[in-house]
Amino acid sequence: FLSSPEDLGVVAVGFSGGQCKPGVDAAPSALIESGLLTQLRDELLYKLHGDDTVHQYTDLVPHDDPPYRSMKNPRAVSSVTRRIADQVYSHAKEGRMVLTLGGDHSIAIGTIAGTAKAMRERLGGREMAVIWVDAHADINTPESSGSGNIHGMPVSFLTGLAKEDNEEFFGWLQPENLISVKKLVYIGLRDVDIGEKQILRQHGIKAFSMHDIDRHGIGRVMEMALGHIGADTPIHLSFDVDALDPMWAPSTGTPVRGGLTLREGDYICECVHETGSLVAIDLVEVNPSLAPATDIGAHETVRAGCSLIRCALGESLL
Ligand code: 4U7
Ligand code: MN
Ligand code: MN
Ligand code: MN
Repeated sequence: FLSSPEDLGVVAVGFSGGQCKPGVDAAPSALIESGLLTQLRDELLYKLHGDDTVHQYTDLVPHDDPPYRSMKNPRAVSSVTRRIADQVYSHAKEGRMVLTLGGDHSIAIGTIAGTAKAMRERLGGREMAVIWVDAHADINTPESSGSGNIHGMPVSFLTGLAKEDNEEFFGWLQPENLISVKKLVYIGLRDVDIGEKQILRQHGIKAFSMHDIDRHGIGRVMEMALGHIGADTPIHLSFDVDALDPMWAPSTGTPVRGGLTLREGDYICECVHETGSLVAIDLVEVNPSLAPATDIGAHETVRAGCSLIRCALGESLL
């Protein structure tokens, strides 16, 4: 699906408006300063396009952005994700793999909207699949959400379960920006809200929880996950670092115990790489300022994030 697999579009999004804790906007700089892009260029031999500096994307202050349908910072998140969608789309339509460094998970509204549209155009209407690796399902509608934080809602907007006509509040999302619930697979779930469980059941959405990983092992789970998607389908991997156990990734806004080991996370990324169908990857929710006790936590979390990305981009190939 990539016309030039060695070309990588990089989108660095220092945005935190999808949730309430400051600091997740500093993640792209932290990832880049730790040498990630240099490694991708010099060791994995990618040609990088786009961001080597981070956009701050702070055009609206919370004061000017009151809640709408109980969503917090709705105008800011809508306008930022709309710009991300354009940026990601223009890389993907050139046939480049796209790497987006978040930011909180609301930014996936933009990244997936961008790749979904580009893939439809490049593949004559064929649909893309999404692998969402996360402790959370992020499929609350504005109405089912208890927090009003949009980083818990991106999947509902991207699947069309949450609808809105007003352009100022995600009404810019068009049918070509959306994905089918049938082409969505979750891995790593362990903290799913009651309303979200109902949505997952009602739409028969494929989900592998930590319970499934304990039962079958990550090897079998990846076989089943990729089997569900089917060969020859472009894959967008959206990786929330909180899918990893807080032991490996403590510096994140909504940590949940009992998560993936770093090795299981890397394995997921390696398997997706091996399919040859990966078209985009997001790494989100790294928050270097949330370092419990010492800042060793922040360093470890950034290191884990870099490892996931390198595995998804082929570092483990011999
Ligand atoms: B993340 C939550 F209520 N479900 O909606 C919500 F538990 O992108 C958490 O996965 C969302 O980190 C977590 O606020 C969003 C909550
Ligand atoms: Mn999460
Ligand atoms: Mn998430
Ligand atoms: Mn989180």
